[in-house]
Amino acid sequence: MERTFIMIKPDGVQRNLAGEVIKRFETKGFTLVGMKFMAVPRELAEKHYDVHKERPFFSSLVDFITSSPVVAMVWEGEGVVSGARTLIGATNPLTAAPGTIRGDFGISIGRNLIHGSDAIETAKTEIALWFGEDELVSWQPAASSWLY
Ligand code: RTP
Ligand code: MG
Repeated sequence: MERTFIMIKPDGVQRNLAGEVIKRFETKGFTLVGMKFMAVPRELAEKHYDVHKERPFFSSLVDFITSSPVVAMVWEGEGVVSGARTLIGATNPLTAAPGTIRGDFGISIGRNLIHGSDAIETAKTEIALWFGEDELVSWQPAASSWLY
C-alpha cells in the first residue's frame, strides 16, 4: 500500500492546528502508520529540503523548520501521495483553494502549515530519512473494508 510523509510545520503546531490536520487525514480514510512530535535537527532539515538548496529562501526555510517542534507522520492508503497534496492545497496559502488545509488556515508562503511528499519516489526517500522501520506500524483498520 502507498505511503507518504506528512509534517505539521512549526506554525501548524504553534497555532494548535495539529488535531485539525490529523482529523482531516483520518476522516478522509487514510491510515496513520507513524507519528512523532520532535525538534528538527538542522542537518535533517537541510537533507529534507536538499532539492531547494540553491534557492534564495533555503536558509530561511531551514531556520523556520528548526525554530519550533513539528509533528512528523507517515500516512498510508490508495493514492495517498497525491491525495494528501490535494488535502493540503497549493504551496501559496493565499491561492490555495478553500477547503484545503493551506486554503483554510494560511496566508503566507513561508508559513504554509504542512508538508506533504510530492511524488511516490520522494515519499520513499523522505520516509526513510525521518523514520526508522521500527517506528512504522503496519495494521489494517476495521473501517478499511468500507473504504475500498
Ligand atoms: P512542501 O515541500 O513544504 O510540502 O511545500 P511544496 O511542495 O508545496 O512547495 P516547494 O516548492 O517544495 O517549497 C518548499 C517550501 O519552501 C517554501 N517556499 N518559499 N519564498 C518563496 O518563494 C518560497 N517558495 C517556497 C514554502 O514554505 C514551501 O512549502
Ligand atoms: Mg515540496
